[in-house]
Amino acid sequence: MDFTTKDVNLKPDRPTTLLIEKHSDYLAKYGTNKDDYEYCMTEYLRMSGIYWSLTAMELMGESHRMPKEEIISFISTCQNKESGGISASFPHDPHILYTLSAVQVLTMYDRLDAIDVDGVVEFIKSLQQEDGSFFGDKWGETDTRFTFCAVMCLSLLQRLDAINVDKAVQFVLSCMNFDGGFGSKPGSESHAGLIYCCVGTLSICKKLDALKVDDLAWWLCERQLPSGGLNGRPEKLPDLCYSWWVMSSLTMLNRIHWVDNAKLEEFILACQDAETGGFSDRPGDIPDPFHTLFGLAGLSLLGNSDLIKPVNPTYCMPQETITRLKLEPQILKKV
Ligand code: GRG
Repeated sequence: MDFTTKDVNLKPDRPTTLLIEKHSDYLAKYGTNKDDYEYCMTEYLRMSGIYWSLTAMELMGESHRMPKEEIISFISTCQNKESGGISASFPHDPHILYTLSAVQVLTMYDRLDAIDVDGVVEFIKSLQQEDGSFFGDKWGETDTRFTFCAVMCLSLLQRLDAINVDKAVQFVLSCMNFDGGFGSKPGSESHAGLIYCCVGTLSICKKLDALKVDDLAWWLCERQLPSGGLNGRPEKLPDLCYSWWVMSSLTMLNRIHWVDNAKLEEFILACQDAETGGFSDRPGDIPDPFHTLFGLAGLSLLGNSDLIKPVNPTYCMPQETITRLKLEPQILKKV
């Protein structure tokens, strides 16, 4: 058995400063050629792609470079008239993941009038199960991601009263493991992405006190590897996106200082592509909008750059949007 740590080396030629203009150019250009191979291959997640790009642009103060009216009318075409749910792209099936992304985008644009909000609420309500969990769509898979999508979406719409919040919280707590972490369903292995979803749900529902806070924070800070990057569970390679899933969770627990922030910042900056702009999963790989958002949002949580606006750790949206909506997700007090 190989007990050596899986990790990457940060080569000396990797970027060490934030290349903000490059990232703005990269996202402004992304999707302008609709025949591009990568663009076509990602149609099944288009709605989330728009959310990642717009949020990243908002955090850089560059959202004026996004085609606002085109995005808003695209979202309108993706709402299913019968169920009220929203799909990744027309004419795909609606799913709670893309319904959330669409609502996040329209909330940032303050244009919820572009969809039938009651339809969205009915769709989400119809997905809640007897045990409090949520299906992602009519096909019936349950996952703690879907609970978070449901709760976040309804809270952005100020309609949390449409579901049984207590049961949703009970379901999430039934997924808590001996190590303080959470997986996708009861008994599933702890995973940083799903921990963010569960902690985020509890933050919106103001139930963070139900966590085994120190056990969970310890498990999260153990995700840091010698390169400074974070993995999503033991024995895995680091991936830039965990700079969001882990650090947002630690921010909600008010224990962000349990990770070596300077080393993490070095890793995040090394994941930038100095030629094309954008961030990738690991230094030297091909960039994409998903990792570009989570790189920028991770840096925003670290708080060392005045080129990036503050991000809300629960909603992964600009803090100014969450403040405008008067939403107050719970953050634990400093220890
Ligand atoms: C509003 C930011 C936001 C999110 C909405 C969909 C969702 C809620 C959260 C997804 C959380 C999640 C499960 C993230 C993990 C993503 C990821 C890189 C999965 C890869 O899993 P593996 O097992 O990767 O292939 P590892 O890193 O474990 O090898």
